[in-house]
Amino acid sequence: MGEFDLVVRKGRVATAAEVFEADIGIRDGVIAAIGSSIAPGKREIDAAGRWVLPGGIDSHCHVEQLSGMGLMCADDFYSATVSAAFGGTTTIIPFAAQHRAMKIPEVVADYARLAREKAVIDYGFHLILANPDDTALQTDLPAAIREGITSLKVYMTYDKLRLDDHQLLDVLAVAAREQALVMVHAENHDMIRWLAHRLLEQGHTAPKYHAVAHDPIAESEATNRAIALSRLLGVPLLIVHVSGQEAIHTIRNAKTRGAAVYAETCPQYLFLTAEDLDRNGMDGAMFCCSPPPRDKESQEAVWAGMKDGTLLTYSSDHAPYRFDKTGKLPKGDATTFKEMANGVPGLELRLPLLFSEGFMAGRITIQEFVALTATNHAAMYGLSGRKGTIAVGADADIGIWNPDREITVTTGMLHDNVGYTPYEGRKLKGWPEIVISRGRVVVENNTLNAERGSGKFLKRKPSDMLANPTGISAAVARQMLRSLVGMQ
Ligand code: DUC
Ligand code: ZN
Ligand code: ZN
Repeated sequence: MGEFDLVVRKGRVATAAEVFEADIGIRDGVIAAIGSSIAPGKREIDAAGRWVLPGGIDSHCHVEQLSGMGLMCADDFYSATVSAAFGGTTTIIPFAAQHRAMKIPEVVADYARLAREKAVIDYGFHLILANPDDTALQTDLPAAIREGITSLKVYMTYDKLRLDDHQLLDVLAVAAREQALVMVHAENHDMIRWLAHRLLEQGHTAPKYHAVAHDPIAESEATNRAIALSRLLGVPLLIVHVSGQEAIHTIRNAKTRGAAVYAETCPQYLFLTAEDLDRNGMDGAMFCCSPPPRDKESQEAVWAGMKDGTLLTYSSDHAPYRFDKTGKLPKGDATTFKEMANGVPGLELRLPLLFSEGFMAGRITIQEFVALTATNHAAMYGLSGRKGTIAVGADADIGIWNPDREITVTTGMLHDNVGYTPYEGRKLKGWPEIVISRGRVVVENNTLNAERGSGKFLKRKPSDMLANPTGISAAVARQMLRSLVGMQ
């Protein structure tokens, strides 16, 4: 009998801060020791020549959720978490989504049941708030936050979800009081609505016009407005799925001025462009997401934003819809760009794409890879110390990566239920061959070894970003206003 349940020996370990060679001893699902020549384990894994990295945290993915258009995702908690695990991700944070007529406690309870029965890796929830009425703001939202749902997403577009600026201010004020992080989908609703209407009137219905309607100026205007609202109250804010170079400049400028604004990006903004929406026939629908992929300049701006900290988290925004009547093509080939489900899959390939094209290609360091895929998510969403790092006391969530493994992406190798991948045919270098979730070897030899329902709900603390806002002057400058409007 060894001292540890599992020992991962002689790997090259990377955290967001350092790289070192070490053995890792795991006991009761937690990292119990890091060192050289540590005591034996009941099971040993030889990781010589491999990278030993924190399991990824995907803090933006849609699972078993109704979209704003009322469409059910193609992935449930089982297929989504299996797919995540095969790609080196060991924690997901999808959305318990309120639609306007729904009561938040029921939304959360229903969603919790689905996850409890099916998830194979650990998970938390964000809330999507579509109806910030008095009950939601005064009772239901604070209760959800107390249960560990310490972040919520709000939309500035979509008829059925969007909040106006007055409502956004209400939400920011409650979030400040209750210690929650507000995530914003920032696109100007009326610009998109006006453009889409005119495009359809002119007979421009093909998938590529989705990217025309969702102009980068609609993104940068709403980004600027969301930041202005958060600065008005001195409340931190996270802009999700940032795609365009103008929005990135807007965020960087605001940060330079001391605003506590944070931002996320996704693989589709590094590896796809609007030209992908112009593929043969209706194939462009497979690349239709909001905001849409942009151009080469924006891709470069996203790389630069990830390097300089303007973009702190890299999530999949996995929004799984099949290329058929249930998702992308409700009216077959007659489907207009306004009728197709918005979203692309990415849970499984998020990490391998960045490992290969970011780290292996020399664009980012391995520490930056770890920060962007795991550690920054833990800090952003109240999981620091527990998830997203390799440290004594942290959950033993680990990916063991073979940097020499070369693969060509095919839909058939993936474990989601989408039936296509936007990255078909890409050649990638590096793969997470062994994945460990809370000390359990859940993926090995391309085989899953985890029971349905074995993932655990993560009751999250408040975001670290609320405790340490970058807005140096925000707290002071806004204190008087906040007190005048009864926020404290
Ligand atoms: N926003 C998301 O966050 N995901 C999919 C579609 C959307 O508009
Ligand atoms: Zn969104
Ligand atoms: Zn999303």
